[in-house]
Amino acid sequence: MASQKSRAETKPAGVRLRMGGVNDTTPSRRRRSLPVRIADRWWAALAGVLAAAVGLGAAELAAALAGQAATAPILALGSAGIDVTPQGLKAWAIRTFGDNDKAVLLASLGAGATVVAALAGLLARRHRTAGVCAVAGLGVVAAAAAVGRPQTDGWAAVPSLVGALAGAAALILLLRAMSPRGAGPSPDANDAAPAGPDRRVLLAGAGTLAVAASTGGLGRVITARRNVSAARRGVRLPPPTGPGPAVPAGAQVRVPGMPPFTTPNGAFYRVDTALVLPQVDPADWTLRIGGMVDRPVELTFEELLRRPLIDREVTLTCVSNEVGGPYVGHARWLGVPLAVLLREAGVRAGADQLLSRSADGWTCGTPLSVVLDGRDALLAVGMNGVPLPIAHGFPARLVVPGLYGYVSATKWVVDLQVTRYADQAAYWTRRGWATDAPVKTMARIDLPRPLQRLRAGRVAVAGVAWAQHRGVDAVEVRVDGGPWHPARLATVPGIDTWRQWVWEWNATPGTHRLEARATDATGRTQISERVPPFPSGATGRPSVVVTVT
Ligand SMILES: Nc1nc2c(c(=O)[nH]1)N[C@H]1C(S)=C(S)[C@@H](COP(=O)(O)O)O[C@H]1N2
Ligand SMILES: [Mo]
Repeated sequence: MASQKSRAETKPAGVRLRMGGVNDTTPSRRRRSLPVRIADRWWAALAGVLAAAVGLGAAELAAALAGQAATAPILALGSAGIDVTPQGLKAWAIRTFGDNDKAVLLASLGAGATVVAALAGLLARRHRTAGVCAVAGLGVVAAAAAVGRPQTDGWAAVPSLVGALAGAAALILLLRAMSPRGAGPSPDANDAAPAGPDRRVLLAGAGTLAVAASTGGLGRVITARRNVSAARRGVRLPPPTGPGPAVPAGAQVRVPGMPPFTTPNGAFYRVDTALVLPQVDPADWTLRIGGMVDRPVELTFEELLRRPLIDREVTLTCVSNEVGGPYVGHARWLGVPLAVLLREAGVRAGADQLLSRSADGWTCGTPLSVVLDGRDALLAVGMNGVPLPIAHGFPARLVVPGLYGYVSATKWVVDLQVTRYADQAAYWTRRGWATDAPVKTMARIDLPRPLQRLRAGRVAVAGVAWAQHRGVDAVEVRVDGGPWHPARLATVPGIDTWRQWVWEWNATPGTHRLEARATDATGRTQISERVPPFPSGATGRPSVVVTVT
C-alpha cells in the first residue's frame, strides 16, 4: 500500500482527477483495494511481456539490418541451446519430436522468455530498477548466447543489446503510464466509473504492442528479402561433362507403397543445426581451400560452374537414424570431384583430415584418405537436376559416398582446411561422436507397415538396404525367428546407393514378427546387436509386427 500511495502522491497534479491521495488508508479503500491490486499485478506482468516484445522487435530489426538474422535473441538462444544440449537430450528430442524438434525448441524458449518477462514486470512494481534490469538481462543473456556461437564476433551481440535497451526503455515508459493506476479507482464507492484499466494504460499497452509488432515485422520483411530463392532460380547448371550411370529401370520394386528409388528433393530428410537457413548468395559465395596445402585456392561460384562437372547417384544417411528410421535419402548429385580441387591445392604430407566449414560456422571432419581414395567425393551444386535446395546446402555442399552426413556432407560449405585430427576437431566430434564414421550396413522394412492388418496369403515384404561404397549383396527376411529367406534384390546404379528388395511371404493367420538383415559386398552381415546411434551409428535388425486374419 505504502508504495502505491506515495507513487500516487508524487504524480503531478492534474494528471488524474480521481487519485487516491490520503484516502487510500481509509478502511473502505483498503477493502476495495484487493481486486485492484490483483488487476495491477496482471498489468505489471503484461508490461514486462510487452517490454520484452519491444526488445525482441528492436533486436529483430537490428539483426535484419545487419543481415544477421541468426543473431536475433530467440534464434541466438536456440542455437546456443542446440550447441550445449547434452547428447542424450538431443537424441530424445529428435526421437520424440522428429522434424518438429526445432519448432518445439523455439516454442519452449518463447514460453520461457514470456514467463521471465512477466516476472520481471511483477518485480518492477516493487523495485523498478530491478525489474528493468531483469528485462534488459534477457537481452544480455541472448547477446552472450549470440557471441558464444561458433564463427561469430562481438558484433553478434549488438542486436540483443539493442533489444535490451529498447526493452528496458519500454518497461520504464509502461510503468510510468501505469503508475496512476497504483492509486486505484475512485475511493468514492458510489462512483460509477468503470473499474477496468484506464485509457492511458490501454493506449500505452496498445502503442507498445504496435511498436513491437512493427519493428519485428519490418525485421522479418527485411530478412525475407535477403532470401536467396530468387538467386537460386537464376542459377543455370551446366550439363555434366562426365555423367555417371543412370538409375536402371529395375531399381524400383513395383509394390504399392514402396518409396521411390530417388527421393524427391521436397521429401528428402533434413538434418542440421541451423535454426534459420543460411542464405548464401552465389554472387558472394567463395570457397577457400587452405591449411596444409602448397597453393591455397579460392573459387567463386561462377568459376566452379565453369569446371568439368560429374554427376553421381549417392545415398545419404544420418548417423542419428534409428534402426527402421527415416533419415536416409537418395539423390543424383552434380559437382566437382573434391580430389581434383585438393590436388590442385597440393595436399602436404602429414595431413589426415579435411575440415570443412559452413557459412553458419558448423564444421565437419572427413578423413583425407577417404576423400582421395578414388570414390566420388563431390563439392556438389546440383541435386536431382536442379540447384541444391536452400535447405540442402545452396549454393554448394559436400557429398562423400560411404560416410554418415555429419563427417562428410557439409551444406552451405565455404571453407576447406587440410589439417590433422590431432590439431582440430569438428562440431560433432567435439561432442563425443566418432571421428571416423563409415555408414553401417543396414536393412529397413518399408512394407508391410508396423502393426498393419493383413489378409492371409501372399504378402510382399519389401524395403531398402544400404552399405554405401561397399554395396548390398544380400537381404534376408525371417518370420517369428524362423529360418532366413533370401529376398529378391532390385538393380542399382552402383555401390554408393541403397538397394530395394522384396520377399514374397505366404502369410498365415496370427500375429507375426518380420525381421530383415542385409549383407554387404565384403560379405559382412549387418550387426544384430541393438545399439543406439551414439556415437557411431545404430545397429540391430529392423523388425515389424503385423496381424494376419
Ligand atoms: N552446415 C551444415 N551441414 C550439415 C549439417 C549441419 O548441421 N550443418 N548436418 C550434417 C548431417 S548430420 C547430415 S546427416 C547431413 C544431412 O543432409 P540433408 O539435410 O541434405 O539431408 O547434412 C550434414 N551437413
Ligand atoms: Mo546426420
